[in-house]
Amino acid sequence: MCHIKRSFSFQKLLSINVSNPFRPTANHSISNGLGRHYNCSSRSLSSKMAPTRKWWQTATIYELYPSSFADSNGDGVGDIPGIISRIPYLASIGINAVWLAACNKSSGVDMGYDVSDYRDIDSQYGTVNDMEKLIAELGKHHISLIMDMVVNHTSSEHAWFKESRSSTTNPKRNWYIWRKGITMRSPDGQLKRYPPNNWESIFKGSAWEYDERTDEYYLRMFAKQQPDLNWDCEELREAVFREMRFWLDKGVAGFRMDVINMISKPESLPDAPVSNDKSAVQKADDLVCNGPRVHEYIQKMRREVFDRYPDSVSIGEVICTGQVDRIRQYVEPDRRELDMVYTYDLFGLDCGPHGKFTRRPWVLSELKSNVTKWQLELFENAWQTIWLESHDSGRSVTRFGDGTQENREKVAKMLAMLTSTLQGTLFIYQGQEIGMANLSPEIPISEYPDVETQNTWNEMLRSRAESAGISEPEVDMSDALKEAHLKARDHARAPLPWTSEPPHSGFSTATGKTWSPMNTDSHVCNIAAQQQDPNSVLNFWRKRLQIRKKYPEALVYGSFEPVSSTMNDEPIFAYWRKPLPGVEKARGQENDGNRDVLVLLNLTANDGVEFELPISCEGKRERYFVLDSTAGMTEGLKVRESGLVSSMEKVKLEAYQGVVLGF
Ligand code: TEU
Repeated sequence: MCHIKRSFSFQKLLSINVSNPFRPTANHSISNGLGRHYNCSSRSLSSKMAPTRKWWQTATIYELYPSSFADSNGDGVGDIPGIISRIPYLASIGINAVWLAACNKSSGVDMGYDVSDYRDIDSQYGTVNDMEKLIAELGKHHISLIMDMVVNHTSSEHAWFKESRSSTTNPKRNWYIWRKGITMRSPDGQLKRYPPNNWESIFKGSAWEYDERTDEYYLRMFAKQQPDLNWDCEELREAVFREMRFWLDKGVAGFRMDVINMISKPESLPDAPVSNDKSAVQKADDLVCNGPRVHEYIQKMRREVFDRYPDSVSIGEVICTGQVDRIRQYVEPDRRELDMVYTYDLFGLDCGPHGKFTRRPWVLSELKSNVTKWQLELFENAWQTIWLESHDSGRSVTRFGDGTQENREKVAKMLAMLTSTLQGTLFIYQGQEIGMANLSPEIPISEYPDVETQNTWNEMLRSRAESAGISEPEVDMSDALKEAHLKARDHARAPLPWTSEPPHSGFSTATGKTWSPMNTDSHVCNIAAQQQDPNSVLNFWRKRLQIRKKYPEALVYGSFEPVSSTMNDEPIFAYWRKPLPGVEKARGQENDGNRDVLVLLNLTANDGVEFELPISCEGKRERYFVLDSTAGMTEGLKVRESGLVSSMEKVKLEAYQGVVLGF
């Protein structure tokens, strides 16, 4: 193995949870590098293994961020007519569904995640008629539309909240979470009013907002204009279900349910344990997530909404939950809850104890272990999502690559190969298909529009100044700046560059600024250029999606078996994907049928990394053939002219090269 340039600090490896329902059955075990062993034999599969297959399992779902996709009217903000005009492009990628990020009428504090009317569309995007047209036009290309449904909270501008806050006796008072404050003597001896408990909002500050009119506080786990709904109130639940059915009746294929694991809070609203003794407010994740009645409410939603629309799909966003057992409770089909969930486990790898703008050094084995953990643990009797980017993340090429322009395309292709060879429903976030990178550091943080970025940044600044007894301009924020350049949500929200033409790269004809800064690199990364180039990231993604469709038995439904010798901090991550027992397998290069697949990925910028092809569990492989490579077939990987490579052979992978071998 060549000498490895490491940009990671070597840390204790994360352990993989091996409480796997699969019992090892054969003798060839593999080590995960942690002293624990998986077995790579064909696993004994229970009868639950083959539930009825659904369209959304083999589907690729494209998350579309309406503000930043295409602006049809030159106001600097994307809109639905803009999306409609680009449907041929969406279809050309090979996707099967669009998940449209929040687009209901909103007060615009959290980019649509503060809904003021569930039955209306925000006027900056268009009208309900435009939505109906979008559904119909996508349908002509066999693309389904999935909407974002934000029902943990509404906007404070929603009619429900306006009523609720009007008096303590209003019939909708109980639709939100209202409590009296606590009056105590402050350290200076004055009687002072304090919030009902010490919970911290996810968007910083106290999670409670005082409302003078009725002298009570309302709970808001996000911005102060996003009051939490009270799901313990049956009337409220029924009202939410009606809003959901409104859109299913219009033909949407399902919903991505925003922070759905937050809808039940413990009735007594107890204080959160103190995790930061310098702060008056404390993280309350363990109290507000996966609360006491969350499963009851989701099961009810299933019965009252999704079950009435056969073939509809439910995708839950589950935050702050890395425990497999907890996740399984949402997705085991017998529980009749959600079809699949989005988790953030992988994205915590580089976040420090005080949030996303603080650092946690991580190592490659953690990334590999994390992917492996979910692949193995949600394999039987469950279903999962595969994703590396969303409107809440930084761009994956920047976060998981080395940040250089030289390697950007290679990283984007390698990550495309990783995600498109994993088990589950594949999600792509707009711009990922062309390898968009994070905003250039020359764009100042003050121009980032996201409320989370601004609140988090300002709170860090304030508390650092306070604890050091200096003024805010004197505070050293260089560490936080580095993290914001990696993880701020604004990176994913930059408008899509359709061309390289100034001023707005074909996204908008606005004479002024776009709503969020355009990146400065559209001359090297734009859709028009990538359409022309057969070797572009865009065309690589198209090919990847075709290959995934061609080999669903291995790539979508098949088992996942990591190659033990790669479960460490070395550059290569290798794993098998194998059709389940009972699926007839093809052999040989000419036949296009189902087969075992071996994926080799070089996760680093190191060139010429050698890897000895493994002998499979079933005995010695004679030869593999190359199904796909991120680099040219003969570059890096020593492949015979026929495209064949012998087992036990040492192959060499270039920086960030990925190869899929078939057997
Ligand atoms: O996100 C949930 C959430 O908590 C995110 O804020 C995420 O954990 C965080 O951004 C990571 O830094 C959902 C939506 O996707 C997000 O856009 C909304 O702001 C949020 O809920 C509130 O509705």
